[in-house]
Amino acid sequence: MTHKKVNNQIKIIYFLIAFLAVGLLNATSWAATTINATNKYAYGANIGWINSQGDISNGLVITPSFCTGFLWSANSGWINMGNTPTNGNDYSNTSANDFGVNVFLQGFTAKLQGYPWSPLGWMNWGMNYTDSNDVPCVDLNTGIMSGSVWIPNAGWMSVSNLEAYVQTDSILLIDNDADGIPDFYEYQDQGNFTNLASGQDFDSDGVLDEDEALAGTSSSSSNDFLRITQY
Ligand SMILES: [Ca+2]
Ligand SMILES: [Ca+2]
Ligand SMILES: [Ca+2]
Repeated sequence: MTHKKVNNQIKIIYFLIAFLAVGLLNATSWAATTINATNKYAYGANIGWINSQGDISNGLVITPSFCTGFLWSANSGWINMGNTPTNGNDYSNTSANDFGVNVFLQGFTAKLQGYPWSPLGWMNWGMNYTDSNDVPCVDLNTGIMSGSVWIPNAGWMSVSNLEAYVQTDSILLIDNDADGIPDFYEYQDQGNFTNLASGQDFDSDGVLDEDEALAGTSSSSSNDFLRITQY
């Protein structure tokens, strides 16, 4: 069985279903943290341990396009990873009202990059690194994070070290408009959350929008859909 080209980013997220628990959730029932109950600690020599689960109900949440929630530092306080992006998909990080850590899917890796706010000032998660410190990433096979983060006045914090690492149990698929199609797919495919809808075939290729989302094909291209071409 072969099939036409698929959108690799989308395909890989659904591939995660085999490894991480991926849930489709409406924002009205906003998720508790996606971070593992045991593997939740980042560490910085000058700031100590940082709990990525926060207080659990407001802890770090990782979606396919952005992060939200808070980390807890006993030594400095709450670290705000972002609320909800103004455009609904990713933070611009150009204003104090639209900041946070974005998620970029690359193969089986999710890079986490942006500017969270901490009591020590704006943190740098993987933006324009010029030295050997690694950009914070999630291994999409295991959920385990790697990399380092710069904290003003506190230096580097590692999300993975010899004693502990941060691990996410899931990548949260948000469906804010409750149409059965993950919002990150809608935005990446259309640049909005309104064009696509369950039961509709936007590009008239014979495959419904929700089925194209599941297959990782484009709902804006009639040449791109999953089909069996050989048996
Ligand atoms: Ca949706
Ligand atoms: Ca279609
Ligand atoms: Ca299509």
